[in-house]
Amino acid sequence: MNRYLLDGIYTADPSAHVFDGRLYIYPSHDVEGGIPFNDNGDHFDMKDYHVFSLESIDGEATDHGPSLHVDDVPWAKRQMWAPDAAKKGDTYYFYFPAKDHDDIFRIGVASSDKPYGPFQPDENYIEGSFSIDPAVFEDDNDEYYMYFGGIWGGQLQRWKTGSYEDDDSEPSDEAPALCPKVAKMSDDMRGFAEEPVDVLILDKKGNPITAGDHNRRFFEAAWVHKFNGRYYFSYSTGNTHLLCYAIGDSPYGPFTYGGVILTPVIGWTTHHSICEFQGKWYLFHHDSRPSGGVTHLRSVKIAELTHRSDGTIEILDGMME
Ligand code: FUB
Repeated sequence: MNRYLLDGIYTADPSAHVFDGRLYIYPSHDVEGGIPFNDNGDHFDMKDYHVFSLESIDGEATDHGPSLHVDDVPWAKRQMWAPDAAKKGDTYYFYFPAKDHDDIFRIGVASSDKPYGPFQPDENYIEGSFSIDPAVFEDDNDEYYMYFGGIWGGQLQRWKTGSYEDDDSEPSDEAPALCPKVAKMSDDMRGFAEEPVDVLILDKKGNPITAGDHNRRFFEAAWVHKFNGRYYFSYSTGNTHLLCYAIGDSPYGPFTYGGVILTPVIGWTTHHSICEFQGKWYLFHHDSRPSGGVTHLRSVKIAELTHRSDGTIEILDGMME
């Protein structure tokens, strides 16, 4: 199994969930904004979201149409980046990063009584939120956790002191890498129940992955899934273009680096989710092959994912057609 979700619309950063037996995919909606490539990611100039769904993994995707537009979000100015969604009770919550009117990335929440929206956004972004790429994991005990963060254009390095600073520097190569963040969600799913804390990624000796270790350090695209009672934290290494995973015994980590999930794809970014559907596990990700390699015009793909009996994950080839 290795397929594109659909053609005719550019989509990226897919977050997949099964709600009431149907698979829903919450991606970014890539568009041509005419902005040249830069390390800030300004060329990712997305303005709205669509939700897609599948009845079976190889079935035709339904495009449920526009679900939220930046112009309808009072606090947001531009760049509607990688979103996620969660269901609690009868309500669907949609989480999305965008730059506020000061050009600082924040994370917003919107809600609907349908999994595909349209979503009604809250007036303000989630208090205490910053940076990009929210991923909300529902644990077995009805507790929800948001993971987030991304360096470079995602601004995580500007929050080293706990508040936003213009200082864009990263730690030295030998120092521990910048960590993604996690916070338990409040009961109403519209905020954090606690201050976000660091998600530690360790090597096999128990030492934090260092900032200079670009093949293993966190860059962006956090995702958590649970397999055989253990927590798998997966992420992108950004400028080395790998999807990797690390395993832990608590939603807070620490997580021990486990290996590569997907080798580099055509395109600069790589971003994914992992979800079980109808008894099999799948990797949802994107590449830029259909646009002829245009970095900011990406297309969502689906590939079957295999957990080996020792809990490790089989590597997938990003160049697979
Ligand atoms: O889609 C815009 C950004 O590109 C995402 O937020 C990142 O994860 C990267 O895929």
